[in-house]
Amino acid sequence: MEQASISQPLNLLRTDTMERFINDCYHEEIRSDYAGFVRRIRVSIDETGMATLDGFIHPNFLAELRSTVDRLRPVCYQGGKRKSLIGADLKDTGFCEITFSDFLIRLANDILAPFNVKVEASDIHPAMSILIGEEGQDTLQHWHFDATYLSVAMPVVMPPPGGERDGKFRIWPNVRRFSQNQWLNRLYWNLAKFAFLRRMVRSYTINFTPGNLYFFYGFRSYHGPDELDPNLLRANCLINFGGPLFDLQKGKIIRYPK
Ligand SMILES: O=C(O)CCC(=O)C(=O)O
Ligand SMILES: [Fe+2]
Repeated sequence: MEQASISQPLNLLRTDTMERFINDCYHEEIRSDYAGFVRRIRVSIDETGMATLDGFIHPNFLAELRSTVDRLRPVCYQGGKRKSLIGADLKDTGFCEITFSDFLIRLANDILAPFNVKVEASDIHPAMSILIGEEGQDTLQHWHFDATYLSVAMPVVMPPPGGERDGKFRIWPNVRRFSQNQWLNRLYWNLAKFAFLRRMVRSYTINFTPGNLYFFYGFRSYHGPDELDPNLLRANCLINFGGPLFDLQKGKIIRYPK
């Protein structure tokens, strides 16, 4: 059943077509055991709420992303207010290259296959947040559910870990199932606002490391960035894949098997 849910043979992933953002140390695993690779990610998200691919981004590609962050930083803070960078802001950048790559679209679909879900390029949206200074404080501890089936965090610049306010990511993993019931969705949002309820549910923090990819079910997991010293720079790109209520809007009614 697991095997059957993995799409098509691996001719897309032959040596000569391996995407340039994939670090060399992953080529062999992807080529020889792609099904196992997908399963490893899915099992980790199911069991712990997150899956991490350590050092997945090729160092040269990461360096390119860093210089893109330097270039985009002023765009993010135009007019004395911070905005997330989306859509046209990210055009022709490495962020779009990875987001809309055959590899990542296929990987997301293979991870999500047991949920009867299929995402297309038009359901996928990268959002880049560059946090620094007082204007960058607005999003911290604004805990939330994403609307997505799958969210992939691709950190590019992170503060050195260890300080009190080092911009950790906090997550209450898999606290609900996927659902297209809008009433239930509102109920979860309202319940999650109560700090005492949040304290009753297991959560943990992690320090994102640039070069790693972090996968979680956005709709199912309450989360967000924790406190950050305004003197420190934190740049993270979140890649958003579809979501139950987007599918509902499109008239796709889905029975989620688990
Ligand atoms: O930057 C982060 O740690 C998470 C951002 C996030 O959750 C979001 O943009 O939806
Ligand atoms: Fe989020």
